[in-house]
Amino acid sequence: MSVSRRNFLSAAGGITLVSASAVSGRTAFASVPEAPTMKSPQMQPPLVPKTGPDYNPVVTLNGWTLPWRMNGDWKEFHLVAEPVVREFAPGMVGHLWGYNGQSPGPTIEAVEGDKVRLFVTNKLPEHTTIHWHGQLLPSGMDGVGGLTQPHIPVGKTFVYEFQLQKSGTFMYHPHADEMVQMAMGMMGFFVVHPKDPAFRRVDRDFVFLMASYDIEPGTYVPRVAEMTDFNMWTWNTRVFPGIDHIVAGKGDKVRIRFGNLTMTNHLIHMHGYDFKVSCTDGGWVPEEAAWPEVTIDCAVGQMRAFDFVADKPGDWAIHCHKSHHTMNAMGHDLNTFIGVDKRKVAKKIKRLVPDYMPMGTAGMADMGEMEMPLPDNTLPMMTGWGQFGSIEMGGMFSVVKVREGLAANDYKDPGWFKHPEGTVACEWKGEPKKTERAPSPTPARRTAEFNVVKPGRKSPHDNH
Ligand SMILES: [Cu+2]
Repeated sequence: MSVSRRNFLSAAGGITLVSASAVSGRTAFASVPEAPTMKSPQMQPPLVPKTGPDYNPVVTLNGWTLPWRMNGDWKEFHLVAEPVVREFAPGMVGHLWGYNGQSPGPTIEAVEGDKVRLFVTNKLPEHTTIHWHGQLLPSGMDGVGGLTQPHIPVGKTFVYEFQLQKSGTFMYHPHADEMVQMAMGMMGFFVVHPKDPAFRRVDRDFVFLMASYDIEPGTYVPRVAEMTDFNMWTWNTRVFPGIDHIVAGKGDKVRIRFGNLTMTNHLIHMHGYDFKVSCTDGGWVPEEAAWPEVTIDCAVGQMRAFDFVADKPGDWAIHCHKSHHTMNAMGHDLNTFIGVDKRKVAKKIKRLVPDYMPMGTAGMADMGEMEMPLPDNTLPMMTGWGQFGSIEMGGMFSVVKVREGLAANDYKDPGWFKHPEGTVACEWKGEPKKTERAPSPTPARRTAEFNVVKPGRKSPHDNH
């Protein structure tokens, strides 16, 4: 897929080439490569290299890797900055800005030492640039509009050229009208693989970028001036239950890499394992210095990667540990009614409004289970169903699914974990029963006393 005649597009097709700075080899090409585009937010299979050094490609949660072409010894990519429609989870889309059809844009993968030529076409309504976060490169390729290059005007194509100095974990984003362009979803992952295929090699390598949006229920465009009060906390512009599960075979070496382009820090916590922090956007942490954690803080503008050996089968939660970041839009702006008996007043209101639901008097778990009717284009505060009931989550939450006997390239959702008999927490019945059966998979508590619709009941992970 990487090198194909189909990828060639004539420069006569309306694209003007404007150079960011004088670079050798500029006259060697007369055309820019085709810009592949992606319509779907579904995880695409990793892009295995067909030329050059061997490496294990990454898997972008709910995303894809940008195909490239070789032109002499240059690896050529083409990004198109443009308005996109991105599904956050089934039931809600955002009208955002991104690259090549999606937000975030496609992941760029290349190898240490590669010469990369990155064409950037601006189809936004305003100028832009791209900054290659973490890359060591000539100052004029750094993508800071006004400082290191003229902005890319609407309708124009610029080209960036540099040689990749080191392997590691990087990202790209605009450095032009940044507050607006990043709030609108413009960003992408950039992975540089080591030249030595054996260096820090893992069997499965997952990537995601964290972004936050403020999209009022019933609307589609983020409020770009928001500074702190976001209501959508996303991984690759997806929220639970729309975020791909992280699937690994028992015994696999697994790496999870992420970067933070929100306005606050995120504490990424994975259950069931301790892991080693192996890489930042500054480079590899030497193996003997990689430190153990179960929660790693990722500050604004930082990237982190951690490694672990998936030796314990199960369904292991992975999430941001700020509890408001595992909620969706409808959960913000709520009053606390815990301990308030609303029965009397509810009776009166119900005479006028038959569907009225008094909620939150014992906590807010009922909001995860009830799935009340929602305005168009928003998501419940907490939702998602597992085999034992409502998961009561949203936002930055997914599941690491470790299973025995998975094929090397199998990233399909394997369904819910089949717990060995006697290994699931259950009701105390008076004496320990080591071999007690696991509880029935029916949700235990369905005490809804109201009209309930279940728009979100079908999660993308339910069909197993
Ligand atoms: Cu967070």
